[in-house]
Amino acid sequence: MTVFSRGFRGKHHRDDRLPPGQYLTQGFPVLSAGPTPRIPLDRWEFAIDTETEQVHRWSWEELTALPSETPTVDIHCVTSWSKLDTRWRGVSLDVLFERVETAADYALVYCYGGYTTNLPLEDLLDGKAWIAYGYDGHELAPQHGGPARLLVPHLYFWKSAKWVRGIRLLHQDHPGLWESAGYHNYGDPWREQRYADD
Ligand SMILES: Nc1nc2c(c(=O)[nH]1)N[C@H]1C(S)=C(S)[C@@H](COP(=O)(O)O)O[C@H]1N2
Ligand SMILES: [Mo]
Repeated sequence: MTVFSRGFRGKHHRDDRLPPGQYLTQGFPVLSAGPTPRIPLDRWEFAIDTETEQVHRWSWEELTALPSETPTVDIHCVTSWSKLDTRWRGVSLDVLFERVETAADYALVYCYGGYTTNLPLEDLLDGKAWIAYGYDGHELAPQHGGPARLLVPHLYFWKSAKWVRGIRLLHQDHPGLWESAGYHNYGDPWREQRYADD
């Protein structure tokens, strides 16, 4: 099983870290569906809205005062580039969800600029996702989603919403931008779930 061999040898064997159909890049391509929104930090906020209309909000000051982590992860874009050992700083979604009471199973992520993407709530929890505001020792550059983006490295990188603004929790799944345009609803790079029929 792929997961088994990855877990055992992945740290040392590059080939085992490259999902099917992907190639390695040393650069950091920029993929944006529209212009880069500019959000002044004093007006920036991040919100989690629950299925019972509870809204939890964090200002920039509040978010960056929370304990942060420095995950080093591999990222995989559906256009076939992968980049190994990318270094981020951000707040684990587990920290933000400590305050949130929910029975929802789905999350719809929304952004400054209007981009959306969906995923099961469980894919955001248990150390699998961050609101990232630092990259490679610096603040996250605007073209890569600064001031802050979602980072969900175990799914294709289109799920890692740049300029993230909030997460809406839902009982029913609701497709985001690319998910309603023919891309796979879940997007696991190890199962090569690129398009809806994969
Ligand atoms: N808000 C927003 N987030 C987005 C996108 C976008 O167009 N808008 N593109 C997605 C896609 S397809 C990819 S591959 C990654 C690209 O991130 P990068 O530009 O930092 O490489 O962001 C994802 N998040
Ligand atoms: Mo992408």
